[in-house]
Amino acid sequence: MSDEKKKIDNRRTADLAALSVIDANSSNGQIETSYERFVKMQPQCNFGEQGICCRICLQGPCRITKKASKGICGAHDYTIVARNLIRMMCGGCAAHADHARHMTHVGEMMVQGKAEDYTIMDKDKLYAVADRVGVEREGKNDEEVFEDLVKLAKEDLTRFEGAHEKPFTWLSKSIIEERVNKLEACNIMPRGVFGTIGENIAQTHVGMDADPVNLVFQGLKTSVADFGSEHIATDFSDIIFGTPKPVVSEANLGVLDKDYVNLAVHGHNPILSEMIVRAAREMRADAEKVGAKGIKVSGICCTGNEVLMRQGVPVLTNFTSQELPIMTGALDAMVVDIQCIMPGIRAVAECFHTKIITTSVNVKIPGAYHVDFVEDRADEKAREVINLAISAYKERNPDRINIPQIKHKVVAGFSVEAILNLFSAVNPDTPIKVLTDAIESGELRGVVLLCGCNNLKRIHDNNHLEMAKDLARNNVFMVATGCAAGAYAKAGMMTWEAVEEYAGDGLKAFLGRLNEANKLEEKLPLVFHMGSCVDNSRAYDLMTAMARQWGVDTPKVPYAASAPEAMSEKAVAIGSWCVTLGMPTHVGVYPYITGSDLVNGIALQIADDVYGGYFMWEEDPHKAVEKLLYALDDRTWKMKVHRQAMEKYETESISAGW
Ligand code: BF8
Ligand code: SF4
Repeated sequence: MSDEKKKIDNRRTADLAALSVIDANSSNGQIETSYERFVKMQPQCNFGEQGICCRICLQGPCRITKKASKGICGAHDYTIVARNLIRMMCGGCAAHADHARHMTHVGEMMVQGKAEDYTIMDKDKLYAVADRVGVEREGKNDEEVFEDLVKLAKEDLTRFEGAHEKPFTWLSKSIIEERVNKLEACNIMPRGVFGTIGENIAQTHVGMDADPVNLVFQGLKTSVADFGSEHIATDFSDIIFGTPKPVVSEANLGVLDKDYVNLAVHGHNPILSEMIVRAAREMRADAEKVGAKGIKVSGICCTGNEVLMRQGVPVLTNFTSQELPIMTGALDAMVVDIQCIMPGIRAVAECFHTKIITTSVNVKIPGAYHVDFVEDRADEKAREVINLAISAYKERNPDRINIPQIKHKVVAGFSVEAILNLFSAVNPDTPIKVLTDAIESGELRGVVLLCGCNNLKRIHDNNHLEMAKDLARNNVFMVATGCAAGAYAKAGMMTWEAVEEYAGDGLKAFLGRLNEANKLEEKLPLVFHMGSCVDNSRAYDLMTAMARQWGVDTPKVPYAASAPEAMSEKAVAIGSWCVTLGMPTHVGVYPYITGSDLVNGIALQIADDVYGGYFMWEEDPHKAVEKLLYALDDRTWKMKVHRQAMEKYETESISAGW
């Protein structure tokens, strides 16, 4: 038993604000949160953990044991593990596809003149996306270009498989040609998104595919469809709400202010949260009428990331600690849309005055308020939500207010466009060379995308924080998304102060050069916030830009991903496309596949042989960093060798393969 397992108790967080709420709760009244439920849940089911429990048909559940080495239908451990795994990928992809579908749906309503509260905010992004995905702009006005983009996105989401069908355009135009060829050659280039999910689910039905290799590889098709969905979501969010630029804000429970009406937006969809932020700015007078100084909106999970990146809205907390803001007694309402919303928030809110407000037809929680957020009356609905928060403010019990006074400055807003803009102050002709040159010269060891969730199997936020400190010391340029980004924001690691404290000389010099060239008053942070989980598409675009600059396929680029506390099905889908699209990918918890050496071997080794990306499971954050550094150094070394060969044999370009 590992040391961590031995000391399982409810103080499972590295977030000091969260810890202070947990401690106050332990001494007061014992309201149950995820931290306590995790303790009660131990020990967790071994069959489930290894992925060798099958419930796909009603003869089951079948569990693989020494006595019964196959399911009743004869399914081996490898079939059961592979089926369970790709069903998780399908779940994750469905969630992102649903998000992308909603964005395009709003786009369609805008085209039809039915969603008047939304406009095209970022024309440059509109043009850039149109040019990337091949939508003709000549002779068309902006609305017509937008309409064509909406049409293409809808087609891409809904196109079915067929010999003569074109590939998923948004995806194939957003990655480099070598990757497109690889996906085509391996027969995993999706045509559409929802169709691919359907095919994969059908493939796992009882009596369908029993071949684990075929199952996993077809699952990867869904994972790359997931990447395409994320890209659609990010692109439409940027066009409708603006592409993020550097912004300063703050993070952690201390952003709550007892003198204000406090409203948290939680979930993923900027379609709702952007409207809430805008309306709240105009409704100050309504809050003043009930004795508050105004309305403070703050964010939880990825919709929090969306409004932080574009509007500078403070981060309240991330996934695991989402119940805790309610327990400060100062949160008047939490409005939620889709994904990663723990049903547990409602039970905690019952002990306080906080109103939980659901807004989406596919996310309802018994006992919560429901405001049907219809896009044709978006502003009116946002105001309805805010009025509920204002009315809750009047019901506060001042004696129960206890806000941990912990918050940190955050410098966020790093879209790829914003990063290249910073680089262009150093190299106006080829901005991306600022990064690739720094890696070639050895100033930086490479790039790591820190992404994914929280998972109580690890100490909340601890893996995120420990890994970033180690990577910083080793001069790795770090970008972050999702709840990983939330962890860094809350702990003050998205600041220049963190650079001074943790960065090695190379990283310090690199960031310092950018500060100077851009004459930045607010200096750059240690970890660059790239946005929500769908914005992992941005992180991959950065890798693609590096690959283009070097003229190589992505598996040659010293760029790795890590999900130190992965949790959701979305994270499974994301990790899988990271691997398929060429990244060494670390995961800090074991996925449910260790019950089959064969499937585990595909993830750890065979994926590398075929796609150039591979998984690493490592629970210890320090060992994980060693593995990531090895992966980065290996790629840099190989590229050097290939470059020497290019010079020696006077070939025109570096070999594209790996
Ligand atoms: O999409 S990181 S816990 S909030 S799944 Fe969820 Fe994981 Fe957080 Fe955002 Ni992403
Ligand atoms: Fe058991 Fe096979 Fe049914 Fe799974 S599909 S529950 S292994 S009989």
